[in-house]
Amino acid sequence: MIKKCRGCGINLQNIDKTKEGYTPELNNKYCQRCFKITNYNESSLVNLKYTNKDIIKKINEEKSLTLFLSDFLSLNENVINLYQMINNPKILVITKIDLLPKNISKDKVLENIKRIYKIDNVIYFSHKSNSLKEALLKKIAGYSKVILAGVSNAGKSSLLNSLTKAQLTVSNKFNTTLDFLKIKDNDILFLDSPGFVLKTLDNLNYKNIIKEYSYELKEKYFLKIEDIFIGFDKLNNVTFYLPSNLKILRRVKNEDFKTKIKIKENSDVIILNTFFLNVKKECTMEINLLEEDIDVRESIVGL
Ligand SMILES: Nc1nc2c(ncn2[C@@H]2O[C@H](COP(=O)(O)OP(=O)(O)O)[C@@H](O)[C@H]2O)c(=O)[nH]1
Ligand SMILES: [Mg+2]
Repeated sequence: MIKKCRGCGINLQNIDKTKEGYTPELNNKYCQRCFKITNYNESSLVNLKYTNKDIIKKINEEKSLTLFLSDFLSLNENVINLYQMINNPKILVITKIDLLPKNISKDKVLENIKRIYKIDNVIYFSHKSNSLKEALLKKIAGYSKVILAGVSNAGKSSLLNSLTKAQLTVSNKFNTTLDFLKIKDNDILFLDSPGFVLKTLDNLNYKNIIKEYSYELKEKYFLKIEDIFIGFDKLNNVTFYLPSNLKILRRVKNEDFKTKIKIKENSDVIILNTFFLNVKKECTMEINLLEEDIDVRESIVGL
């Protein structure tokens, strides 16, 4: 019988070191890649077995309650489109909420998400909060099978590790979980799944609590965050939500940058999947990054 890695779900094999699932010893519970991720946070590139479509198809075949996870940073229309393709009873779970600044009302964020995307069944979650774990358990009580689905790196495997005795591999990189994995815990059969990949960015900076910085920025003045310059075509009020390891360095006067993006009033602009800013007025944003490094959504934190 083929054994599966208990960390990422891939079939174990002891033949090809360069292929997924390799372990020198087939009796091991984890593949070498999971061992390296867990012990050295080192993750090699992998060939993905499933496309986003394949994952949706497999989840729909299960016909069971589906928890669809997205962290608050990744949430946008593309994510919601994937969520809408799930035909099972489903709950949208907004994760890593512990990282948001304390003064942001989490209930307000939920209200905004419900209104913007016209979805009723939304909750927020952090695997660090016992009360949120209990609230989630209440939501799934009575179901015999629960599927974890959603964006890669949203925290699906972490959630299962926190609710069950599973020791799934988790990491701050994309594509940690490679195949579907069953975890039986008391009365519920949980199914972990590989995450949906929406962008090929490897810049993930989720470890740090997010801090809020508000500015009034004049035309042609730029804020510099690490190597990134951000400015607007006219006077604007912006609030930056930055992981605490990133700092806004200074206000600098500068010439134009190549990338210009039209922003509607009260939008969140998400940069490199790492931080975001809430822009109050309609404007054109100038930035020294490529357009594909940036996502824009109706604001989930603004009024
Ligand atoms: N702060 C915080 N980090 C989390 C939370 N859940 C997951 N993470 C982190 O997010 C990263 C991805 O988690 P993982 O469970 O591997 O995501 P998956 O790809 O959806 O299975 C890891 O670095 C986790 O430690 C959470 O509730 N709060
Ligand atoms: Mg996972």
